[in-house]
Amino acid sequence: MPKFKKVLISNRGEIALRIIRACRELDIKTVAVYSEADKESLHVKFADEAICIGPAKSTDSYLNISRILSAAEITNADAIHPGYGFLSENAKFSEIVSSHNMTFIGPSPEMITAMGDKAFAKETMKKAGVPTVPGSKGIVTDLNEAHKISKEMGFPVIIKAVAGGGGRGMRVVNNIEELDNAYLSAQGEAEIAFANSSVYIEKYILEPRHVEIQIMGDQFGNVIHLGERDCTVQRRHQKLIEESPSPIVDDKLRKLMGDSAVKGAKSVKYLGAGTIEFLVDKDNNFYFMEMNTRIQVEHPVTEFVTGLDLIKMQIEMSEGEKLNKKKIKPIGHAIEVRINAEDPKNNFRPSPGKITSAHFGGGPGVRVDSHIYSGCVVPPYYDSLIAKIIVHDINREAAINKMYHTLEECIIEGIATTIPFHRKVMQNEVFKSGKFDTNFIDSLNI
Ligand code: MV4
Repeated sequence: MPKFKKVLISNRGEIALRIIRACRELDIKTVAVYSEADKESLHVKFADEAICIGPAKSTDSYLNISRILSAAEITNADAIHPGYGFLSENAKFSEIVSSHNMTFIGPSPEMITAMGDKAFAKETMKKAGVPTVPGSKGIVTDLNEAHKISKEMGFPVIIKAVAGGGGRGMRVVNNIEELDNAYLSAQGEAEIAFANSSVYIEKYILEPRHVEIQIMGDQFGNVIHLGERDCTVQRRHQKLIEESPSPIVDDKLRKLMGDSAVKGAKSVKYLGAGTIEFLVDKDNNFYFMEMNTRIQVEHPVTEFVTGLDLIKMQIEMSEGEKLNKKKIKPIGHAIEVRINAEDPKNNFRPSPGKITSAHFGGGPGVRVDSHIYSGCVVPPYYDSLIAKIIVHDINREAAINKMYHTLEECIIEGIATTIPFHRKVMQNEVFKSGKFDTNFIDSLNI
């Protein structure tokens, strides 16, 4: 079994720190890469080695495959951990890393490509017996076909880009009059955003919840699931709050969704950490939406309730270790809030700049994953996540209460953050009731 001696982390921010910590505990040396905008960053200070790979702009640094590869070769790294975002779901990167005799800590290029094509991913899961939303079989190539399928299914329908995800290239169509325009503009948007205009159509599920299953696969075809995360609280397709267990998932539904996710992942011999996203409708029917082939921002929620370290597991799966088949029994309730450098009073406008003071709440059952410190500068070039606060308690009510009081202890000065917004949500009666859908945030007057 090839144990890694040195791992290069092709990422920045809190996730780079999180990976460094996992490597330390596994006695693996770390290499940080950084842009000129990040030279004072903690991931640079905490890694065993650090290499500057270019200017601030992502395309010249964290997205630049040849520069990252050079850094890995110079430092003799055995493996590259891509974190989330940036190159984490880039099939070409996965392939090039492997062809340079290093391990990409993530799935094969073929897997990334297969799951990156949303229509293909859906057909693959359907064949494996995972429930999918009724819709077109693969892509819809012209308006005639779009009309035929929509009439068969009945409105509303949704048009989605095969290369999409995160809501881009998506159009909801309420009636036949809207169809031509929606089809053509979805295609146009997809062409511009992804250089791929292919779209598919499915029945539009009204007022759904977003519930995802964390899975882990080893190199021997074993796959386990680690329960669900409810990510229904989103704004413009950006997740704001995640929790586990989901307030709407009972033991019976958890088993159905978990077994489905495992079946789907096994059918493609999935390796490492992955997430199967489902839409859940009012009658608790669930439908495959997308599969993410990376570690996700919200993984700590699962770590809190299962007691597992998903980053360590991910590394061990890539080293060729076998999954431990011990039964996982989640305990209590975990909630994560994303602290972004954004101003909730001004339509969540980005708020980069110098943080003049930084303090986080703490105590039992509180975890803070953050790379910020008093005096650091939040650059304007990257995503605005500056911290994740995760709490764990015996049940949902206690976890919400703990989060409310933890947020009260947080002091971030110099920039605006989403902390005041999250405090309001923790007091919101609809949020506390657990009964809401993906329109919850837009329905608030915040
Ligand atoms: C849907 C849907 C309703 N019906 N598909 C949003 C992002 C992309 N991953 C898919 N999305 C949706 N697909 C069908 N057939 C509603 C959404 C959706 C959504 C899903 C999860 C979380 C928040 C959302 C916000 C708006 C729309």
